Amino acid sequence: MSRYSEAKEIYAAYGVDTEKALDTLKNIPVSIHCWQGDDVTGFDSRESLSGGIQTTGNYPGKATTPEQLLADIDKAFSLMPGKKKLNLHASYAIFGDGEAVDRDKIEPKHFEQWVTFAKERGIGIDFNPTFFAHPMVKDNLTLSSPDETVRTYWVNHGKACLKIAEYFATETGVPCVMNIWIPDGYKDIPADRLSPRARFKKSLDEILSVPYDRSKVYVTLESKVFGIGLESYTVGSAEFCLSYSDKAGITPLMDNGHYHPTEVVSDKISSLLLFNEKIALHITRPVRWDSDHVVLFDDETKEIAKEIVRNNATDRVFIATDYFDASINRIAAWVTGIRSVQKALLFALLQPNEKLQKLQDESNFTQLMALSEDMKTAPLGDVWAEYLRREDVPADYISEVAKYEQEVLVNRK
Ligand code: RNT
Ligand code: ZN
Repeated sequence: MSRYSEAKEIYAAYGVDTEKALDTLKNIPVSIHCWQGDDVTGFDSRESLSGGIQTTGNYPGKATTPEQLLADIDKAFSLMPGKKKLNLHASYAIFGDGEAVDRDKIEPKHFEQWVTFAKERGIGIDFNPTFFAHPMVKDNLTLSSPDETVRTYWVNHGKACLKIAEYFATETGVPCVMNIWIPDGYKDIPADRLSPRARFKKSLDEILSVPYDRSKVYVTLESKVFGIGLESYTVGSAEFCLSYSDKAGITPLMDNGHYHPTEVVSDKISSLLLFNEKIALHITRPVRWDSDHVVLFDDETKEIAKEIVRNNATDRVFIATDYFDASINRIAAWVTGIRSVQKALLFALLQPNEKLQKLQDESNFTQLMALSEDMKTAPLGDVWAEYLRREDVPADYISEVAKYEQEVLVNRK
């Protein structure tokens, strides 16, 4: 008997159908962030990264041109199982020779190459206006700036991005999630917490006044608690973003690096599901701060996956990844993170969720604990190996990456 058939029987004894789990898993889209490939640099301004986020490390072989990034994404995709979307930032606009268009004037045509790429691979595209790493970010402020020139510039960027998001949806036939995150905040105790938030609110209203097809574009709003150099105050706090999303009928986005260290996103998902048709996530791994380490198959990632799966919300949660590690091979980083998200989803799909819930309702906490612990050592690895086989991706992705590093990456200057 194969290891998979044996695992299937072991899970069946717990009342878990591995076939059903595998079928579900391969259809859950995960939106893969393009920015792991080049340390969040992009192609448009070549400014150093700002906005209180940081990549650390200097591993050789970073993609510096659209051609290189597209090739790297392709390599990474070939090693990732499951259904994919591509998550782009506005800073990844691809301009023709000598053409330079500022962010408030970008158009769908600057993303044509990305659309061709997505169409050829039969995937959708998600999008993010880029409110950082640009000379028009003044004193760490964009949409909340008291300087009307700055604020209007970024409002126009947001509006331009909405058009591009709609274009992605129309071209690919897959709805586009357009996520708004601004870095705006203050290093030290502000004298006025209200006015910046009032201006952010006004700016969002202005961006969303552009008519767009809500069946094609889902606008999401990502909150944050602090950034590097923005320790004391961020304009787009959790309360601001949840309240605004609710009021405007857009979708809240939670990044699990954006909360106080003992707060967990896994505990927040159910509440948001009760009040929102859709919710969105950035799955990342904060280590001591919002460090955006590569996602691992760790407890919180599993717990997040469990909340999505056992609340039957796989089609209500937009799952995206957000990490950037420049200290290891970037393609391996990409693949490891996406595989971890997928593995966590598989782990969640292989839980006897109904049985566990029943034990909770019966207040049988002894058995609940014991069964949950049992499930941790059930043969997940064998089902995972079967998943990779069916998805036609190699179990050993590191050898593939090492080959690519030797053949391609080391030759880059
Ligand atoms: C920053 C946010 C944001 C960015 C990306 C690049 O803290 O998490 O999502 O990481 O947009
Ligand atoms: Zn994020």
